[in-house]
Amino acid sequence: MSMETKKEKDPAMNVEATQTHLFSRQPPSVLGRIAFWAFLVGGLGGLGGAIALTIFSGSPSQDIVITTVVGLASAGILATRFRWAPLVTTLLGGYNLYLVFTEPYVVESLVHPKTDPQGGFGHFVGVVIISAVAIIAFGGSIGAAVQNYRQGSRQAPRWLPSALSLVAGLVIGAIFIGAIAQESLATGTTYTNGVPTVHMGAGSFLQPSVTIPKGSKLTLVDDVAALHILANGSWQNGVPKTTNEPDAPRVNNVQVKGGSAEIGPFSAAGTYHIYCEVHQGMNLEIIVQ
Ligand SMILES: [Cu+2]
Repeated sequence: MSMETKKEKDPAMNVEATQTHLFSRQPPSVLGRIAFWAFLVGGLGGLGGAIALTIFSGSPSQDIVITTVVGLASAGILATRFRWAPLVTTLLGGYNLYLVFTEPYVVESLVHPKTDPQGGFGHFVGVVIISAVAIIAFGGSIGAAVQNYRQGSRQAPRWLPSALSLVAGLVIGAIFIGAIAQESLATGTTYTNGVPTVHMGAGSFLQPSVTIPKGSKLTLVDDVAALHILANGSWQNGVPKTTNEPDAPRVNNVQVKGGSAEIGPFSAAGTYHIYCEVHQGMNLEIIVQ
């Protein structure tokens, strides 16, 4: 079927893809525009987050910088309206989605909506919205790419309102479930196979202090795939201080990433301190009785 006969049949299809060479520009399609705005909003959100992280903790995380660059670059690529633009942003958007859902701070916030130490419920709401924006950017890119390489209408597809309602429903549902979730930070001592256990999130111990019996070891579990490097000592006023407390078992650059580590045994009663060299303020007090 030629373009000519198709146009005669339906003159209203004025947003049809009509040119095919590599750098020919397409009139903007609805899906392309949705993907453009989602990437732009995600990129600007990432930029804001990167600036906030730099102000509050000294440097942005590598993941948020990549997310920002991918978002803004994808918006720029879509703005060229080249036919292949949504094809490229489908790949970039897919990578971005992968990063968002494997980033330890994001995973921790989704698992612990309220008690995540990096900002609690407000952070959770932000994470849910950024995730939704990333899904819309990816989905819009796929749809726009398919429409650009298929003969026919490039107007809004019939499933678009349902798809957007689904994403909106997921966002509202996630925020509602997060809001009613009952959680409290662990304060007592929990045990794994009889060994006292403390969990670690993306950038902190999930409890500031633990009490264990004399002669016991301590298991440290990394709940998400964040790298922690543990040593004797503590952060004081933003500065890591290594200490050699008498009777403390040596903890010397113990690396944990998504698994667990065992330290001890603690053979003498007393109060000991370990900290993470990677994360500012990540301290644990160990009281041995
Ligand atoms: Cu750490």
